[in-house]
Amino acid sequence: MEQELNSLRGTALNELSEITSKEALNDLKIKYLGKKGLLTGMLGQVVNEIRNEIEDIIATKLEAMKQAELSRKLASETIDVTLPGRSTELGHLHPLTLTLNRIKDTFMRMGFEIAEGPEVEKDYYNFEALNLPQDHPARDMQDSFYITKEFLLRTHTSPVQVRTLQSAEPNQPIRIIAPGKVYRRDYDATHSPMFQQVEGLVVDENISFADLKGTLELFLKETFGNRVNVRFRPSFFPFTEPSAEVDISCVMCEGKGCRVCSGTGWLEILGSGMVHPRVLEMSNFDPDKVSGFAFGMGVERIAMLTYGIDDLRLFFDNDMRFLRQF
Ligand code: 2NM
Repeated sequence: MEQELNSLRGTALNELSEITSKEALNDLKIKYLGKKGLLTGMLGQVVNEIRNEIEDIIATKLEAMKQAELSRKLASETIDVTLPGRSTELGHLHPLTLTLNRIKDTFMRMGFEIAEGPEVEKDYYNFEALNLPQDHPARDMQDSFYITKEFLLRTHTSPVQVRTLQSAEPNQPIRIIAPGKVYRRDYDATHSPMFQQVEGLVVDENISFADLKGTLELFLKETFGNRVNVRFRPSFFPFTEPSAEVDISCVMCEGKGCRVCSGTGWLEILGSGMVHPRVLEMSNFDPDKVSGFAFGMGVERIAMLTYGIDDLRLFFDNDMRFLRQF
């Protein structure tokens, strides 16, 4: 018995010494110590000693294997913590969006609400209700994008003002701006077939030209700084009477005269006027009870003057070298 056990021990230790994998180690454990193992079911001090000895060797080998595995992993999966980080590029708003947001914000702080309308518009809202005569050049196929005889791409956002008047209670106060895309047949360094406008409309009892002047002067000083000078020049629009162009002193040369202002010291920036009585009448407002002023501006032009950009097409090219600068 003693001899048999000794030989069994010798074989087991021999086998153990050859083992290099965890799987083989487990197989050996089952072979000697498992449920039906060679040392299982035997009793006696010597059997226990051999069993403990084998268990100890297995535990030691297993630990050594785990350590070796970890060292291997650490060596093969090195991380260079001195490498520069991979940063995600942050986007930002388009310069035209930034400009439009600032315009909206200024008028909202003056109590204006924002009104919107369709870009495919009825000839009636775009021209007829605005007192634009049948023979006006804007109504020509050469100047506007017609969809059908009745529908076209709006050439200004004034139809939004007409729609606002017609859906309001007649003669009730209105104070809105209408921002949005408009379309005209034009394409060069300062004209794009699609551009953005902001028009405004204020209607109430006793609205005068002084209200128009005060509102637009405040807007222009908010937009171009308090040092800017503002002047009103007589002009003509079919939907306003009287009408005025609004100029600001040149933001590049401060009025001294340069290339941007063609040496005049002034930049045309807004069209405006008192809403024509015919326009109010056609939309069921009574020009004997209420009056109003209206104005319009191009967002691209304001952005070009704000940022000193000389070609409007840059806004639409989507060149990152341009867009990154804002
Ligand atoms: C401009 C210039 C002058 C204008 C007029 C109206 C309406 F609907 F009330 F008649 N909306 N916008 C207007 C007046 C627009 O843009 C250069």
